[in-house]
Amino acid sequence: MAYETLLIDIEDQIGTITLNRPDALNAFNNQLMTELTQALDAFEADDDIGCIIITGSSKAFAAGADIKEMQELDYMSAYQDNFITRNWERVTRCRKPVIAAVAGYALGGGCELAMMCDFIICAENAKFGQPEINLGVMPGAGGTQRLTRFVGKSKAMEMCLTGRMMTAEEAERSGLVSRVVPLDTLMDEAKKAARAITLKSRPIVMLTKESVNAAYETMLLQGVTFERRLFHSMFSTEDQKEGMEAFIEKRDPHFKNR
Ligand code: CO8
Repeated sequence: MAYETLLIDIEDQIGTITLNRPDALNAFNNQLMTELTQALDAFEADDDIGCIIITGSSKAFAAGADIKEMQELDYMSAYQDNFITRNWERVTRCRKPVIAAVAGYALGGGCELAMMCDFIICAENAKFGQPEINLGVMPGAGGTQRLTRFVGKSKAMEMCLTGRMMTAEEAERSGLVSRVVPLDTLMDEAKKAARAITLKSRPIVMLTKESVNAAYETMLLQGVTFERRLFHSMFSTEDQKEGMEAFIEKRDPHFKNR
């Protein structure tokens, strides 16, 4: 499928989506969000893909929702068209792991999209922020909720209320990103992580992702109970038998994704 606002690459079971509206620093207009949803649907349906990477350019992961498109929006059309949720949360429903590889600006909806991914690896030049307050609005795609869970109330509140940006170093220190790497190695590092994931058992990866998300999306007690159920269920898979057998026999496992 041909996209106008995305570049698509599939290699080594890794599907990479590059946001590609360079003139607008990858700001999310309706077309980009629709195409992102279509690309994720296609990757999710493709059995050859075990992990997905979303990235942007070296200058901007994404500078947020397209302000020029949003400017004239009124309340009733925002509500009736279900603006934001219509396409925005597709990445959160992805069952395959999704890595955000962030360089440059990840602002507003750009920061929110990165936080919807399973983890963020960023370049040293990355800048994260929720500057919506400068535009007379607030984050609308989960920013007040997800940022608070990532970095805690004090820092999230300061960022959302002042609109200030966070450097890559601060983002790593406060738990927003898993790792900071030099800009020229960003995609190599993201692909290395993705490759490591694709070599694991696919169902075990999906169950693990579900379980980590439960820690993040539910209370601890529910999360731990949920985790235990999933853990028990893994003993019905052939891959668990193979994985443990291979360890004991001191060889690499040959997972069959069953
Ligand atoms: N929307 C539309 N166009 C943009 C956006 C944007 N968010 N960001 C940058 N652009 C455009 C600029 O207008 C400019 O276009 P032109 O050349 O035609 O004037 C081009 O990209 C380059 O931008 P700058 O000249 O401003 O580049 P600088 O390097 O000087 O500055 C910044 C880079 C600091 C990133 C600056 O562009 C900026 O502040 N951008 C806006 C960031 C922002 O406020 N983001 C939040 C948007 S609101 C939001 O995301 C709400 C999400 C809620 C859910 C979303 C629902 C859809």
